[in-house]
Amino acid sequence: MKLSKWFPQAAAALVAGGALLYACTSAPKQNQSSSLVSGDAAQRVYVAPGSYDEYYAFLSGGYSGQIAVYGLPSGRLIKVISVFSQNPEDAWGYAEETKPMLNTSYGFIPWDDAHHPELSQTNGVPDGRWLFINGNNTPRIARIDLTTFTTAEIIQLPNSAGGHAAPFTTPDSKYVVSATRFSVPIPNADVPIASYKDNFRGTLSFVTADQPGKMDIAFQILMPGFDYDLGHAGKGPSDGWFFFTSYNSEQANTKLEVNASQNDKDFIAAINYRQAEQCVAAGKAKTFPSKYAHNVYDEASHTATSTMMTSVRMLDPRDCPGVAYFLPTPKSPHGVDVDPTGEYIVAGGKLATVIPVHSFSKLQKAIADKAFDKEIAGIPVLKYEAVIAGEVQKPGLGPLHTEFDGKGYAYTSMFISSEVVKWKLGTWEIVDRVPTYYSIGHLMIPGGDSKKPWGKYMLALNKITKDRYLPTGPELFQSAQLYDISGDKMKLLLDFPTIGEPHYAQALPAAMIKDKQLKFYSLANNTNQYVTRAESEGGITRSGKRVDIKMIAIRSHFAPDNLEGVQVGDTVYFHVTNIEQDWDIVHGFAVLGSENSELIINPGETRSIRWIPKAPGVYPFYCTDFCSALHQEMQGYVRVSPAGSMVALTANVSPKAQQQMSTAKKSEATKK
Ligand code: K7E
Ligand code: CUA
Repeated sequence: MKLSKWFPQAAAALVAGGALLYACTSAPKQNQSSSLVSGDAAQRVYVAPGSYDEYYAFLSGGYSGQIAVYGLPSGRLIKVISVFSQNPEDAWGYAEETKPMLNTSYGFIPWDDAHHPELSQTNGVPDGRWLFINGNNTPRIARIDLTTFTTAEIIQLPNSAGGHAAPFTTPDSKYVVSATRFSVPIPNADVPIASYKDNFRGTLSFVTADQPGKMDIAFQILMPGFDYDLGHAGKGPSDGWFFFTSYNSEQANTKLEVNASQNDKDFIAAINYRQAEQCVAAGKAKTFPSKYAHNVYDEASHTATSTMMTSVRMLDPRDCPGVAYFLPTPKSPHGVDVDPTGEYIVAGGKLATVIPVHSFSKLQKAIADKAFDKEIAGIPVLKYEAVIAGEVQKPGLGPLHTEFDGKGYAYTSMFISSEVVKWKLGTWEIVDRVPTYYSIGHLMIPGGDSKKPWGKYMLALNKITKDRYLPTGPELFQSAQLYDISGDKMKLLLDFPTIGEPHYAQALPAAMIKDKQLKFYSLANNTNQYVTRAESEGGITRSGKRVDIKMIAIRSHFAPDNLEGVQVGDTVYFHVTNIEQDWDIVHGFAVLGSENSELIINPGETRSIRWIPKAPGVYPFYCTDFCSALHQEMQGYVRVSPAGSMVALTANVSPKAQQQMSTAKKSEATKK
């Protein structure tokens, strides 16, 4: 097979011979997609060494619990952000300072299932301040600071199980939301599972999100015991409303596969959250005892604190008429997506034969006309015909999620028929379709769920990988595929593997945030209680069975680096401050036999790790990040003696530092 058939113009652009070989030897044997790659695909995704990508893309890690950051169009992995899972690579959840971030009402939880990254918005457009993401299993929402690419805050959602419809934002990021995927007894209680219909409820949570460090549950809305799946805020004319899909309106509690697929239509819940605000202000919400953690990472002290909250305000729609309506929607809908104009509400009915699109203006009219079928738990059910704007006919099988290009088109992922379908808003006609490899879940257009999509690329996030990469045993990484959507026809450009299972993703132009990146933490502003700004501040102290060791790390040594007087039975804390003030000069710290991760310490940062030595001996520690030509010399020893030993507590501090210390003491004495 000639190379030119597959990449006619690639030869000039591609530098790696290996890549060429791979493309021409393996592509023909595989599936047919290579022939669908357009001729200039290689050039379109080629970002020359030393050049930056055009977009930052944030892909959820799914069951990895983290976020992976890729450059687009190259598909290069540029960062993994630790969020809900302990990560030995950066000591997240291992370093003492970070442990409180993973605290919950259930205790320390070292993992979660992260599904939906969501960028903060201003006026309905991603603004590059923060990224939010949900923890699905132990419902939580995290806020990531996009100047440091670190998790700055995590709030837990009580009265919720499966925080899946989260953390979608309002156009001003006043709120991000979370809804229960699994209805449960609220408050949770020991009841027979068969009493589902009597006892199980759902909740929709509105979390204030625009004040860093002060995320808070503004209110929760008590809902019938359906499964609430996804959500999106209104915008423009529908600003002030939120839409949530639900399935299992049958309220089945077993064999949902069959029992929750009985009804022809389930519902989209339309929530007027301004109405909810008014009802809450008028005292219509009940104070509901609820335990949940709010964890905040303080950038100056490099230390997280966890606060246990004790109540929420719970609003029952019966006490707040006009707050909630149900829009009948075929059939077991998954995604709900609002188009850039705010008029159209698109549902992805997994089992539906059409893509139903509701109209916000018709919804308003139907409410005014009281075009109701019935009421469920105080929530009026609108007539389908009164709210439906149109249906996309024969779109394919298994519609899940829709994104928009800002040019009047919608793109819907089709899980079962493994394709993306492009259709026109308003006429509902299908204008293009492309295969995906394989079984696409979410798709993402940068800004594609906002008011102003950057409609140049579309990323398909596929569930099944099969033959896309060299086989790696029973499990393969998931596969993302990048398409060019700048023209009439979608064009496949690139495959790249992902970390964990990316459900949703977000992206924004790199220019929006690349120059706002923090290069290092200010050592002068470091308020960590164990900060060591100079060798003269280092040392070893004992308090009962607890030993604290303070040291600095700088190219290419730790100081102090010889420590004695530790005893078996002690709990030792190493507090290491990286006193470099230079971009990307990171040091690490690891000690022999530690039942813990290493530390990775950013410039200007202090990190602490706990170590419990089990036997007498001398234990080396070393820097784990190759920081300089003398990195291999960056090491030290800690001596451990038997319990009750007379070995004195000592830290070797250099004569120069000792002199500095005594000068400092003298000048302090003179001041007094
Ligand atoms: Cu995977 Cu948004 Cu959790 Cu659909 S969800 S695919
Ligand atoms: Cu510091 Cu290697």
